[in-house]
Amino acid sequence: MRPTRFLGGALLCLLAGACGDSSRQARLIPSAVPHFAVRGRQISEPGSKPKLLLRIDETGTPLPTGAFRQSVLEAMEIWNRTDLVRIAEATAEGPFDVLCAWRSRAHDACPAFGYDTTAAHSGPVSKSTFVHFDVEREWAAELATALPLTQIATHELGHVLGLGHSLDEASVMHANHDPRRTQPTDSDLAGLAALYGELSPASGDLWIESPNETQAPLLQRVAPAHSTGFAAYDVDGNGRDELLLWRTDKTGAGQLMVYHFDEERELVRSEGPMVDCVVPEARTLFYSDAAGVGVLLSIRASGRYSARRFEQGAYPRPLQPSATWELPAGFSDSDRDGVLDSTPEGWENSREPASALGDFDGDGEVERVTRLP
Ligand SMILES: [Ca+2]
Ligand SMILES: [Ca+2]
Ligand SMILES: [Ca+2]
Ligand SMILES: [Zn+2]
Ligand SMILES: [Zn+2]
Repeated sequence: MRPTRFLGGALLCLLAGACGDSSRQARLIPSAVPHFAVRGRQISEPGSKPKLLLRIDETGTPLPTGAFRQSVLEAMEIWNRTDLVRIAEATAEGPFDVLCAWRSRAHDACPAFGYDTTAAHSGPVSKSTFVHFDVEREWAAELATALPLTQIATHELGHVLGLGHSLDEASVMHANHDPRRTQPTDSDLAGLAALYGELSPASGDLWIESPNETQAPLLQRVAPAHSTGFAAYDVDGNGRDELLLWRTDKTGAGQLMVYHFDEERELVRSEGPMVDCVVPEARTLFYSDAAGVGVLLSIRASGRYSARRFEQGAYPRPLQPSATWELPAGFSDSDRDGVLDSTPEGWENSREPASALGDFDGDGEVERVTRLP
């Protein structure tokens, strides 16, 4: 039995301990599917982008006076250019939301610097947070042989805005600081738009429809029709359904993403990708078993099947064919050899469903999620 593996490390990154740690390099999964991860959400006024005030504290800077501030301001502008968020420098004595400052070794309530390759880290996704830079590292404002400050500041501000680590090799939100990764990519923009904005409608978007409401985007660009499937299920049992999204293509490594929403149906965080949750190029369907527990069932063309079950707040565990395993209506494996003996009429020619039903805001009314073709 293979355990579910996690990629990206975004969930380990609440204090961003993985930043710059090359030993945790994610396995590369080539893909046209956006690779953004979301670790939190900055509160903003409904319908407006989040506005953050930045205090840049040069105390103890190892760089020439002004260089630290200049780099952080450049990083700030890189995110402002997305037009999805607004970060500004706080006035000298005024209030601020994010403190950018130098620290060394054991400090504040953070994991200490100096014990691994972490060069900087950021605090929780909230107002009154911080980005700390390790003063004992070799820094430079621009890339030389030293650590590129602007790039790392951009990465950490991405965390402050709510982005987790991206598997996109070109993205500044990748877990490793490669000098070529200096900018947010389309994946990151899709992530920021999922949190704070709206992109123009396009193929691969998931839109939501609820009683007495017009359609609104739920998640955009994440669900290309020929390489993904999706369903709704309350993974953590908190009364709100999560969106499950899995890769069906050969290069997708069977990965599953879980997207969590709040009472306003706003995206608040993502989990994953978890690999090997479905079988690539098999047909995958999601159902609830007799106990009401969600099961992801993959069926190969040969009829061989495998599944993962979402047990109590845990990540989906592999199920072995057994007498107690209840297959969905119309499917049977009477000799329990792991190969289906019968499937419902027309199953072979059916397609991945283009919509799913779920209560994403937990108000008791079911919403329909539809994929734009
Ligand atoms: Ca839930
Ligand atoms: Ca059989
Ligand atoms: Ca609802
Ligand atoms: Zn990071
Ligand atoms: Zn710190």
